[in-house]
Amino acid sequence: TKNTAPIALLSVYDKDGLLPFAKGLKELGFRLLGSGGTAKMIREAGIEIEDVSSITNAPEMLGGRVKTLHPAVHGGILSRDIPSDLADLATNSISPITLVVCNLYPFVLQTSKPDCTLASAIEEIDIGGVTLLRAAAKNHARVSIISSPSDYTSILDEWRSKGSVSDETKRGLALKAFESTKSYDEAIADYFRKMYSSPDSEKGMEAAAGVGYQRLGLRYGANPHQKPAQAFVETGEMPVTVLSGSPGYINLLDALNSWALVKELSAALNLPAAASFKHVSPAGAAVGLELDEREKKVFGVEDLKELSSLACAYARARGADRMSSFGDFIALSHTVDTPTAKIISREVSDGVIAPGYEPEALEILKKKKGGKYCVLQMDPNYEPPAIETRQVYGISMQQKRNDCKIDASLFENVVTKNKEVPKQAIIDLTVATLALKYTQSNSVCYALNGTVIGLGAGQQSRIHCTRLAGDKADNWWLRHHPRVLDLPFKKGTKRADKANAIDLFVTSQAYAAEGGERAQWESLFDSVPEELTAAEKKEHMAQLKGVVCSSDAFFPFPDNVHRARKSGATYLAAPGGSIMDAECIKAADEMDMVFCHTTLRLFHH
Ligand code: 93A
Repeated sequence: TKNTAPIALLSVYDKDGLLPFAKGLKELGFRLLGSGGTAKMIREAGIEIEDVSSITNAPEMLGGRVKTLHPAVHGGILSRDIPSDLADLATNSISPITLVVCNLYPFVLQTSKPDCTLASAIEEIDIGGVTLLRAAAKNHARVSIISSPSDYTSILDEWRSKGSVSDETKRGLALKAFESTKSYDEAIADYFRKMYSSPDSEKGMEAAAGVGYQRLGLRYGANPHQKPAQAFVETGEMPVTVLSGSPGYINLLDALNSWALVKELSAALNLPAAASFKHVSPAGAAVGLELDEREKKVFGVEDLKELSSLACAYARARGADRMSSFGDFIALSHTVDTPTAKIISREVSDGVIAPGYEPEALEILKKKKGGKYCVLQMDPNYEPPAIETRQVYGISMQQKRNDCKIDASLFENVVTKNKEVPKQAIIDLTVATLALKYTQSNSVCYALNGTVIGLGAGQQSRIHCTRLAGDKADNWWLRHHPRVLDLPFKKGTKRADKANAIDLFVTSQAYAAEGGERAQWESLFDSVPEELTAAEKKEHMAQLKGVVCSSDAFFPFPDNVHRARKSGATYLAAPGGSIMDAECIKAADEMDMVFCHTTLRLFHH
């Protein structure tokens, strides 16, 4: 019977359930072969089993490093039921193997021990076992690969009832084996990425010789108690280089999202672009259109003589919502020059990402925050893969990256009677819509003069976004009021304190404040300013015109159109598809607005 009996090869580290399984296989008529320890345990339990060496005629060697690596084993596993394979087996006196039972050395267990040495980790890298798993899984048309003790009982049951393992079961077993070698190799790569990367103190990164920067240790995750934290690439080099400081997890989320935004914005409009991010949404974004004298005051750069186009872009991005931008992460589309660095140097900010830095600009930025300011350099040619993967609660999720292009062609389908979209409106629609592409949804964005002037992010209700963004746009516009521009601040008042005080002034909240809060506000001025009256506000607001308002999904009700109008919107962009589309268009027509239906939903999470 020995020659015709099906062969089962057993080589397991985890010996749980092994004996009953081996006993079951023997009872079903299998000829058992085992590697050193596996065969010994089975034999000592009184079950007949041969050593693998009985078919290889080679002893285990190199202290166990070579146990099953042999043509007699792998020929027996990989052979198909085709004449040429069967002839090869016959020539070499090899018998086909029907069933392979294998699980791997505990690499993860070993490397998670605090005293694990490199040598002991290396010894736990399973070679022969992985080869058994891959070979048997590859040939699953004929071979069953059992990689988990939890499958022993069902395999015995199946064989008992059918005298074989079904094709369907073999496919499932093969997939399981492939998954197990994948995660095993991932763990090994992760270990060596850490072990063989030496910290580059200048760049704050880790690089492996000849491979380049692959890993970036992060201070911690989203919160200080979420340690450890790291960023890495699995292939190629990390496109981000740390020039100064040490980014945290949220810094990197902001940096990568804001970089994508300015890169696309600059390419779409052929102008330098800047973004100011907080909590993975833009607080501001803009292109480098020149600032007039009033704008210089509003954006807080009236004292700076030299303003490059990039500096104008950042001044605009930073000035849209100065309070939200406090402690921002900045992205700049072009090499950072001294005028831009000078603006950054006096604002409270966490870090910046750009394709390069002029030497003087880098010196200025490196001095910020006592040398802790985070300066990242981005490879402008980096292209992310088409498919992106993330894990949530242990579940991996994949999607095609949102690589849609946003340019003028998106705004061609005008559904209102008024169809006039001037060039500036196209620029503003592009700025607003690209900002939404990188804003946590729901989101609505108002823009004017190449600048985001109000953005509502992360609200569950669309009208709340439209209101929030509209209130921010109103606040921004009220900051252009002559009385705001002339507020009698005491000399030496900090920029951030001014921003807060102006916010309290234009929203009239200062006048509702009492006691210490009111006193603190008043203490910032040489003489306490009178409240902006409702009439003054109304008159000023009436001058806000030609604003664009873009939405990351359709307007479900015309209330959004009405609210946008109140903040000076003339141009609307949103995908169609709401059952209230006609109502929304009607509302826009009543106010002679221009509504572009885009067909492009831009949710971002
Ligand atoms: O060191 S190995 O990579 N060399 C081999 O040829 C080999 N073949 C099987 N380790 C090898 N194995 C592994 O040995 C199996 O994956 C299993 O984890 C273990 C079983 O060894 P033993 O039967 O001696 O307990």
